[in-house]
Amino acid sequence: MPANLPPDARKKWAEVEETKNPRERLLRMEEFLSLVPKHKGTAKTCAQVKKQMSALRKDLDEKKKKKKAGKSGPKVFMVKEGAAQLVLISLTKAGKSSLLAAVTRAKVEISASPYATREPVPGIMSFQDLQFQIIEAPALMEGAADGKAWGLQTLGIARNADGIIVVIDLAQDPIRQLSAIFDEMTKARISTSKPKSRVEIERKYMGIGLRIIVLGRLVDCTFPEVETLLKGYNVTDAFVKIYGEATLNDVEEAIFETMVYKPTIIVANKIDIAGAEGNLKLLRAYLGNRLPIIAVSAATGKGLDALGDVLFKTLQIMRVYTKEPNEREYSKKPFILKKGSTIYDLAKSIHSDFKANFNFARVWSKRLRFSPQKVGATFSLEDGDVVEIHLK
Ligand SMILES: Nc1nc2c(ncn2[C@@H]2O[C@H](COP(=O)(O)OP(=O)(O)OP(=O)(O)O)[C@@H](O)[C@H]2O)c(=O)[nH]1
Ligand SMILES: [Mg+2]
Repeated sequence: MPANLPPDARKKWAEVEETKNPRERLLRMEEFLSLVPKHKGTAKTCAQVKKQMSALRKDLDEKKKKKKAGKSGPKVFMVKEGAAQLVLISLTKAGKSSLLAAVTRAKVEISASPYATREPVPGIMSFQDLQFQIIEAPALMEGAADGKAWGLQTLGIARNADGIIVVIDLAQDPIRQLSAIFDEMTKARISTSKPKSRVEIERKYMGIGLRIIVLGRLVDCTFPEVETLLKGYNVTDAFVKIYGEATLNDVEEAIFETMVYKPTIIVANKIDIAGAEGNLKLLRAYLGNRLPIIAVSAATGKGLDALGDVLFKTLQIMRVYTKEPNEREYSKKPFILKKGSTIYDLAKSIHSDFKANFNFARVWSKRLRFSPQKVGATFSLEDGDVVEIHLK
């Protein structure tokens, strides 16, 4: 699944991929759906395409509204700063503002009345030699994903962030809060569980051609088969990255899929309150080890020390330090890379020219038997490595 689509449906999807104009894209998608036979094997594809269509419609509606109102809408994009952008998500009064005030210098309004924060507020939290940007988003509520209050804005910020901090109020039923929050996130196509494989398709429309990078493993297919499949859907101008154990099906699903995965932690707040321990137990029992949980009190500061470390681990990032070939000291400010990154990824993130002119690198690392060691572009880096890049 969605294998066995008839050829005319495949051809139609190729047209969809070619169409940039949202209105025309919607039309092509409708035509595509009409060409897909309706049975169990195609239900998921249809549902995914319908979701994409409703997102497109919503975008179009909003643009229309904005035009009418003559002003730009609410901020759904927050400029990123630091090693990663995390967004605080909760129902109202769980203590997002209190938490932000406790770990950053942001000016916030802490209030006993609900829905006090109505605009996203950013702050910077230091952890060892790096910084996390933490954003308080206006509270979620039931119906947020359907556009209630500032729901779409908050979910939009969450979709764009590098990770999510779900804040649970231990003075209230934790399961009810979790379900309400996860329901809205699922509706907004945000997932908190790490998929077995991940296929990222970044459409370019710039004539770069089709570039496929397999960072994991193809389980039941070959590289040329993946290429043929993508080209069959007219995905011909894109960066495609395949992580984990991926099947040909996973690749095909990714063409239609719009779900994003966000690393997520749970911060259980107000542990200082009587009865909080009981609710914490309920929460732990309910979640098992699906997501990391830390119990804190934003009011007393208890438990907050653990936050940086849990975020760092959950985000699956690492720090790499660079050194100029003729200098003794390495840079104090690390480059932040995804775990599993290589010298090639580092070179790319330093400067686009570096990649083309790369000759070799020298790496200092605790895990190597001797340092420095001369390595090539595919060498896998780890947290704390120091790298000296030599160009041609
Ligand atoms: N006892 C206790 N009260 C807290 C704690 N954190 C927050 N509160 C109280 O909970 C209420 C709501 O706190 P806020 O930080 O404003 O919550 P919020 O999630 O930002 O709320 P909205 O922005 O309105 O959605 C306030 O009365 C806070 O004083 C805590 O750790 N312990
Ligand atoms: Mg607030």
